Amino acid sequence: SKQANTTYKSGFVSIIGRPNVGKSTFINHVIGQKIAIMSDKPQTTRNKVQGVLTANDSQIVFIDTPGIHKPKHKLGDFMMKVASNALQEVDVILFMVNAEEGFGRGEEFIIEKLGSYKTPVFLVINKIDQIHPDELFSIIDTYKEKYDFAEIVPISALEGNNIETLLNQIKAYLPEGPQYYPADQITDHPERFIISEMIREKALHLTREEVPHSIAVVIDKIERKGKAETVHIMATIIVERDSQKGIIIGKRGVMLKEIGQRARADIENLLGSKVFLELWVKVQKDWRNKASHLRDIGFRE
Ligand code: GDP
Ligand code: K
Ligand code: MG
Repeated sequence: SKQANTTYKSGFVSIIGRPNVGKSTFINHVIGQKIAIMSDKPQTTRNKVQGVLTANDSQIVFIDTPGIHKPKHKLGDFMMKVASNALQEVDVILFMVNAEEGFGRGEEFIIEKLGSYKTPVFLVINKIDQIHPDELFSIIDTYKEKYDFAEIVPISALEGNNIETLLNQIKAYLPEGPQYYPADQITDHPERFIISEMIREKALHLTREEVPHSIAVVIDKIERKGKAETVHIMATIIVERDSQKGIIIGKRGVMLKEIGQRARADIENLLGSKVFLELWVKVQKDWRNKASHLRDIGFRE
Protein backbone atom coordinates (compact mmCIF):
# COMPACT_ATOMS: atom_id res chain seq x y z
CA SER A 1 0.00 0.00 0.00
CA LYS A 2 0.95 3.65 -0.33
CA GLN A 3 3.30 5.41 2.02
CA ALA A 4 1.93 8.47 3.75
CA ASN A 5 4.97 10.58 3.00
CA THR A 6 5.11 10.17 -0.76
CA THR A 7 3.32 12.86 -2.72
CA TYR A 8 0.47 11.20 -4.50
CA LYS A 9 -1.83 13.40 -6.53
CA SER A 10 -5.45 12.63 -7.16
CA GLY A 11 -8.64 14.33 -8.01
CA PHE A 12 -11.88 14.56 -9.86
CA VAL A 13 -12.37 15.85 -13.36
CA SER A 14 -15.63 16.69 -15.08
CA ILE A 15 -16.08 17.01 -18.81
CA ILE A 16 -18.79 19.36 -19.97
CA GLY A 17 -19.86 20.55 -23.37
CA ARG A 18 -22.70 20.39 -25.83
CA PRO A 19 -23.79 17.04 -27.28
CA ASN A 20 -21.57 15.61 -30.03
CA VAL A 21 -18.48 17.63 -29.24
CA GLY A 22 -16.64 14.39 -28.48
CA LYS A 23 -16.80 13.86 -24.72
CA SER A 24 -17.43 10.13 -24.93
CA THR A 25 -14.85 9.69 -27.65
CA PHE A 26 -12.28 11.36 -25.44
CA ILE A 27 -13.08 9.14 -22.44
CA ASN A 28 -13.02 6.07 -24.64
CA HIS A 29 -9.67 7.01 -26.07
CA VAL A 30 -8.15 7.42 -22.64
CA ILE A 31 -9.83 4.24 -21.43
CA GLY A 32 -8.67 2.33 -24.49
CA GLN A 33 -5.12 3.11 -23.51
CA LYS A 34 -4.95 2.52 -19.85
CA ILE A 35 -7.98 2.99 -17.72
CA ALA A 36 -10.59 0.60 -16.54
CA ILE A 37 -14.13 1.59 -17.27
CA MET A 38 -17.01 1.40 -14.88
CA SER A 39 -19.82 -0.87 -15.97
CA ASP A 40 -22.37 0.79 -18.17
CA LYS A 41 -25.53 -0.42 -16.50
CA PRO A 42 -28.23 2.15 -15.77
CA GLN A 43 -27.33 4.41 -12.89
CA THR A 44 -29.57 5.38 -10.07
CA THR A 45 -27.24 8.15 -9.08
CA ARG A 46 -26.85 11.35 -10.97
CA ASN A 47 -23.11 11.43 -10.94
CA LYS A 48 -21.12 8.44 -11.93
CA VAL A 49 -17.53 7.60 -12.39
CA GLN A 50 -16.80 7.26 -16.07
CA GLY A 51 -13.33 5.99 -15.67
CA VAL A 52 -10.26 6.09 -13.52
CA LEU A 53 -6.79 6.74 -14.85
CA THR A 54 -4.22 5.41 -12.41
CA ALA A 55 -0.49 6.08 -12.61
CA ASN A 56 2.36 5.56 -10.16
CA ASP A 57 2.15 9.11 -8.97
CA SER A 58 -1.44 10.09 -9.64
CA GLN A 59 -5.02 9.11 -10.16
CA ILE A 60 -7.56 10.99 -12.26
CA VAL A 61 -11.19 10.15 -11.60
CA PHE A 62 -13.40 11.25 -14.48
CA ILE A 63 -16.93 11.85 -13.29
CA ASP A 64 -19.97 12.35 -15.38
CA THR A 65 -22.08 15.32 -14.33
CA PRO A 66 -25.51 15.83 -15.75
CA GLY A 67 -25.35 18.13 -18.70
CA ILE A 68 -25.24 21.83 -18.22
CA HIS A 69 -27.82 23.24 -20.52
CA LYS A 70 -30.58 25.80 -20.46
CA PRO A 71 -33.19 24.31 -18.13
CA LYS A 72 -36.51 23.70 -19.84
CA HIS A 73 -38.44 22.60 -16.77
CA LYS A 74 -38.20 22.23 -13.00
CA LEU A 75 -36.30 18.97 -13.14
CA GLY A 76 -33.85 20.57 -15.51
CA ASP A 77 -33.50 23.35 -12.99
CA PHE A 78 -32.79 20.87 -10.26
CA MET A 79 -30.31 18.98 -12.41
CA MET A 80 -28.54 22.23 -13.11
CA LYS A 81 -28.13 22.79 -9.39
CA VAL A 82 -26.78 19.29 -8.91
CA ALA A 83 -24.38 19.81 -11.78
CA SER A 84 -23.31 23.16 -10.35
CA ASN A 85 -22.59 21.62 -6.97
CA ALA A 86 -20.58 18.85 -8.54
CA LEU A 87 -18.64 21.26 -10.69
CA GLN A 88 -17.60 23.31 -7.69
CA GLU A 89 -16.21 20.24 -6.02
CA VAL A 90 -14.13 18.80 -8.82
CA ASP A 91 -10.50 19.76 -9.26
CA VAL A 92 -10.63 20.50 -12.97
CA ILE A 93 -13.44 21.13 -15.41
CA LEU A 94 -12.84 20.29 -19.05
CA PHE A 95 -15.05 22.42 -21.24
CA MET A 96 -15.01 20.67 -24.60
CA VAL A 97 -15.94 22.43 -27.81
CA ASN A 98 -16.00 21.38 -31.42
CA ALA A 99 -13.37 23.13 -33.53
CA GLU A 100 -15.61 22.78 -36.57
CA GLU A 101 -18.41 24.83 -35.06
CA GLY A 102 -18.51 28.48 -34.20
CA PHE A 103 -19.18 29.96 -30.80
CA GLY A 104 -22.92 29.64 -30.25
CA ARG A 105 -25.65 30.21 -27.69
CA GLY A 106 -24.96 26.81 -26.10
CA GLU A 107 -21.35 27.74 -25.41
CA GLU A 108 -22.38 31.17 -24.20
CA PHE A 109 -24.78 29.65 -21.68
CA ILE A 110 -22.15 27.27 -20.32
CA ILE A 111 -19.58 30.05 -20.02
CA GLU A 112 -22.06 32.20 -18.13
CA LYS A 113 -22.46 29.36 -15.62
CA LEU A 114 -18.74 28.77 -15.35
CA GLY A 115 -18.33 32.34 -14.23
CA SER A 116 -19.52 31.45 -10.75
CA TYR A 117 -17.08 28.60 -10.10
CA LYS A 118 -13.62 28.80 -8.63
CA THR A 119 -12.67 25.48 -10.18
CA PRO A 120 -10.04 25.80 -12.93
CA VAL A 121 -11.57 25.34 -16.36
CA PHE A 122 -9.64 24.02 -19.36
CA LEU A 123 -10.90 24.84 -22.80
CA VAL A 124 -10.49 21.66 -24.81
CA ILE A 125 -10.84 22.31 -28.51
CA ASN A 126 -11.67 18.95 -30.03
CA LYS A 127 -11.75 17.69 -33.63
CA ILE A 128 -8.71 19.67 -34.71
CA ASP A 129 -8.20 16.98 -37.35
CA GLN A 130 -11.12 18.60 -39.18
CA ILE A 131 -9.73 22.12 -39.45
CA HIS A 132 -6.78 23.94 -40.97
CA PRO A 133 -4.17 24.81 -38.30
CA ASP A 134 -4.59 28.53 -39.08
CA GLU A 135 -8.20 28.40 -38.02
CA LEU A 136 -7.16 27.40 -34.53
CA PHE A 137 -5.84 30.86 -33.71
CA SER A 138 -9.15 32.59 -34.29
CA ILE A 139 -10.99 29.94 -32.28
CA ILE A 140 -8.61 30.46 -29.38
CA ASP A 141 -8.96 34.24 -29.65
CA THR A 142 -12.73 34.03 -29.60
CA TYR A 143 -12.82 31.91 -26.47
CA LYS A 144 -10.08 33.83 -24.68
CA GLU A 145 -12.27 36.91 -24.82
CA LYS A 146 -15.14 35.11 -23.16
CA TYR A 147 -13.51 33.46 -20.20
CA ASP A 148 -10.26 33.21 -18.29
CA PHE A 149 -9.41 29.58 -19.00
CA ALA A 150 -6.73 27.95 -16.90
CA GLU A 151 -5.44 26.13 -19.98
CA ILE A 152 -6.39 25.93 -23.63
CA VAL A 153 -5.67 22.57 -25.21
CA PRO A 154 -6.47 21.60 -28.81
CA ILE A 155 -6.95 17.87 -29.31
CA SER A 156 -8.35 15.24 -31.58
CA ALA A 157 -10.11 12.70 -29.43
CA LEU A 158 -10.67 10.53 -32.47
CA GLU A 159 -7.07 10.43 -33.65
CA GLY A 160 -5.50 10.83 -30.24
CA ASN A 161 -3.62 14.03 -30.96
CA ASN A 162 -2.33 15.93 -27.94
CA ILE A 163 -4.17 13.80 -25.40
CA GLU A 164 -1.01 13.01 -23.43
CA THR A 165 -0.36 16.74 -23.12
CA LEU A 166 -3.86 17.28 -21.82
CA LEU A 167 -3.52 14.50 -19.26
CA ASN A 168 -0.23 15.93 -18.03
CA GLN A 169 -1.76 19.36 -17.69
CA ILE A 170 -4.64 17.91 -15.68
CA LYS A 171 -2.16 16.22 -13.34
CA ALA A 172 -0.45 19.53 -12.74
CA TYR A 173 -3.70 20.88 -11.28
CA LEU A 174 -4.50 17.95 -8.99
CA PRO A 175 -4.01 18.31 -5.26
CA GLU A 176 -2.22 15.85 -3.07
CA GLY A 177 -4.68 13.10 -2.33
CA PRO A 178 -5.29 9.40 -1.81
CA GLN A 179 -5.61 6.75 -4.44
CA TYR A 180 -9.39 6.59 -4.39
CA TYR A 181 -9.59 3.39 -6.41
CA PRO A 182 -7.34 0.36 -6.49
CA ALA A 183 -5.25 0.35 -9.64
CA ASP A 184 -6.05 -3.18 -10.69
CA GLN A 185 -9.69 -3.71 -10.09
CA ILE A 186 -12.30 -1.14 -10.93
CA THR A 187 -15.90 -2.19 -11.06
CA ASP A 188 -18.99 -0.26 -10.25
CA HIS A 189 -19.94 -2.40 -7.29
CA PRO A 190 -23.37 -1.32 -6.08
CA GLU A 191 -22.58 -2.82 -2.70
CA ARG A 192 -19.27 -1.02 -2.48
CA PHE A 193 -20.80 2.20 -1.26
CA ILE A 194 -23.21 0.48 1.12
CA ILE A 195 -20.37 -1.48 2.71
CA SER A 196 -18.32 1.64 3.23
CA GLU A 197 -21.31 3.31 4.85
CA MET A 198 -21.82 0.36 7.19
CA ILE A 199 -18.25 0.59 8.39
CA ARG A 200 -18.45 4.35 8.71
CA GLU A 201 -21.64 4.11 10.71
CA LYS A 202 -20.09 1.69 13.21
CA ALA A 203 -17.00 3.83 13.59
CA LEU A 204 -19.05 6.96 14.25
CA HIS A 205 -21.45 5.21 16.56
CA LEU A 206 -18.81 3.54 18.71
CA THR A 207 -16.57 6.56 19.04
CA ARG A 208 -19.49 8.95 19.58
CA GLU A 209 -18.52 12.61 19.24
CA GLU A 210 -14.83 11.91 19.48
CA VAL A 211 -14.30 11.67 15.75
CA PRO A 212 -16.01 14.04 13.35
CA HIS A 213 -18.30 13.04 10.54
CA SER A 214 -15.54 13.88 8.13
CA ILE A 215 -14.07 10.41 8.47
CA ALA A 216 -14.32 8.40 5.32
CA VAL A 217 -14.15 4.76 4.42
CA VAL A 218 -12.58 3.62 1.20
CA ILE A 219 -13.10 0.04 0.08
CA ASP A 220 -9.75 -1.16 -1.19
CA LYS A 221 -10.76 -4.60 -2.27
CA ILE A 222 -13.74 -6.91 -2.47
CA GLU A 223 -12.72 -10.41 -3.40
CA ARG A 224 -15.24 -13.15 -3.81
CA LYS A 225 -14.01 -16.66 -4.45
CA GLY A 226 -16.64 -19.11 -5.64
CA LYS A 227 -20.26 -19.09 -4.60
CA ALA A 228 -20.38 -20.18 -1.01
CA GLU A 229 -16.97 -19.02 -0.01
CA THR A 230 -15.92 -16.16 2.16
CA VAL A 231 -15.87 -12.63 0.77
CA HIS A 232 -12.64 -10.89 1.60
CA ILE A 233 -13.00 -7.15 2.08
CA MET A 234 -10.20 -4.71 2.71
CA ALA A 235 -11.18 -1.22 3.75
CA THR A 236 -9.40 1.89 4.99
CA ILE A 237 -10.88 4.32 7.45
CA ILE A 238 -9.51 7.74 6.63
CA VAL A 239 -9.24 10.32 9.38
CA GLU A 240 -7.83 13.81 9.36
CA ARG A 241 -5.66 13.79 12.48
CA ASP A 242 -3.35 11.40 14.32
CA SER A 243 -5.42 11.78 17.49
CA GLN A 244 -8.48 10.52 15.61
CA LYS A 245 -6.50 7.58 14.35
CA GLY A 246 -5.69 6.69 17.95
CA ILE A 247 -9.34 6.84 18.95
CA ILE A 248 -10.46 4.67 16.06
CA ILE A 249 -7.84 2.03 16.79
CA GLY A 250 -8.32 2.17 20.54
CA LYS A 251 -6.20 0.64 23.27
CA ARG A 252 -4.49 -2.42 21.85
CA GLY A 253 -6.76 -2.22 18.84
CA VAL A 254 -9.90 -2.95 20.81
CA MET A 255 -11.99 -0.23 19.19
CA LEU A 256 -11.03 -1.14 15.64
CA LYS A 257 -11.80 -4.77 16.40
CA GLU A 258 -15.23 -3.84 17.69
CA ILE A 259 -15.96 -1.66 14.66
CA GLY A 260 -14.89 -4.53 12.43
CA GLN A 261 -17.01 -7.13 14.19
CA ARG A 262 -20.16 -5.05 14.10
CA ALA A 263 -19.67 -3.96 10.51
CA ARG A 264 -18.94 -7.53 9.48
CA ALA A 265 -22.26 -8.72 10.89
CA ASP A 266 -24.12 -6.13 8.82
CA ILE A 267 -22.12 -6.88 5.70
CA GLU A 268 -22.70 -10.61 6.04
CA ASN A 269 -26.41 -9.88 6.18
CA LEU A 270 -26.16 -7.71 3.12
CA LEU A 271 -24.14 -10.14 1.05
CA GLY A 272 -25.58 -13.35 2.40
CA SER A 273 -22.17 -14.90 2.81
CA LYS A 274 -19.34 -15.15 5.28
CA VAL A 275 -17.15 -12.08 5.31
CA PHE A 276 -13.53 -11.61 6.25
CA LEU A 277 -13.12 -7.91 6.94
CA GLU A 278 -9.72 -6.31 7.15
CA LEU A 279 -9.68 -2.71 8.39
CA TRP A 280 -6.90 -0.18 8.15
CA VAL A 281 -6.72 3.37 9.45
CA LYS A 282 -4.95 6.16 7.65
CA VAL A 283 -4.46 9.87 8.31
CA GLN A 284 -5.08 12.07 5.30
CA LYS A 285 -5.47 15.74 6.05
CA ASP A 286 -8.34 17.62 4.56
CA TRP A 287 -9.11 15.28 1.74
CA ARG A 288 -12.70 14.65 2.62
CA ASN A 289 -14.17 18.01 1.79
CA LYS A 290 -14.60 17.32 -1.86
CA ALA A 291 -15.32 13.66 -1.77
CA SER A 292 -18.02 13.86 0.88
CA HIS A 293 -19.82 16.52 -0.99
CA LEU A 294 -19.73 14.53 -4.18
CA ARG A 295 -21.10 11.59 -2.27
CA ASP A 296 -23.90 13.63 -0.75
CA ILE A 297 -25.13 14.49 -4.18
CA GLY A 298 -24.97 10.95 -5.43
CA PHE A 299 -21.36 10.30 -6.29
CA ARG A 300 -20.77 6.64 -5.77
CA GLU A 301 -17.59 5.30 -4.29
P1 GDP B 1 -20.43 13.53 -27.01
O1 GDP B 1 -21.91 13.66 -27.28
O2 GDP B 1 -19.86 14.83 -26.60
O3 GDP B 1 -20.11 12.43 -26.07
O4 GDP B 1 -19.75 13.22 -28.44
P2 GDP B 1 -19.25 11.81 -29.01
O5 GDP B 1 -18.01 11.37 -28.35
O6 GDP B 1 -20.38 10.86 -29.01
O7 GDP B 1 -18.86 12.22 -30.51
C1 GDP B 1 -19.80 12.69 -31.45
C2 GDP B 1 -19.28 12.45 -32.85
O8 GDP B 1 -18.09 13.19 -33.07
C3 GDP B 1 -18.92 11.00 -33.10
O9 GDP B 1 -19.33 10.66 -34.41
C4 GDP B 1 -17.41 10.97 -33.01
O10 GDP B 1 -16.81 9.97 -33.80
C5 GDP B 1 -17.04 12.34 -33.52
N1 GDP B 1 -15.76 12.81 -32.97
C6 GDP B 1 -15.39 12.85 -31.67
N2 GDP B 1 -14.14 13.33 -31.55
C7 GDP B 1 -13.70 13.59 -32.78
C8 GDP B 1 -12.46 14.12 -33.31
O11 GDP B 1 -11.50 14.42 -32.62
N3 GDP B 1 -12.40 14.25 -34.68
C9 GDP B 1 -13.44 13.92 -35.50
N4 GDP B 1 -13.26 14.10 -36.80
N5 GDP B 1 -14.59 13.42 -35.02
C10 GDP B 1 -14.74 13.26 -33.70
K1 K C 1 -8.91 15.50 -4.22
MG1 MG D 1 -21.51 11.21 -24.99
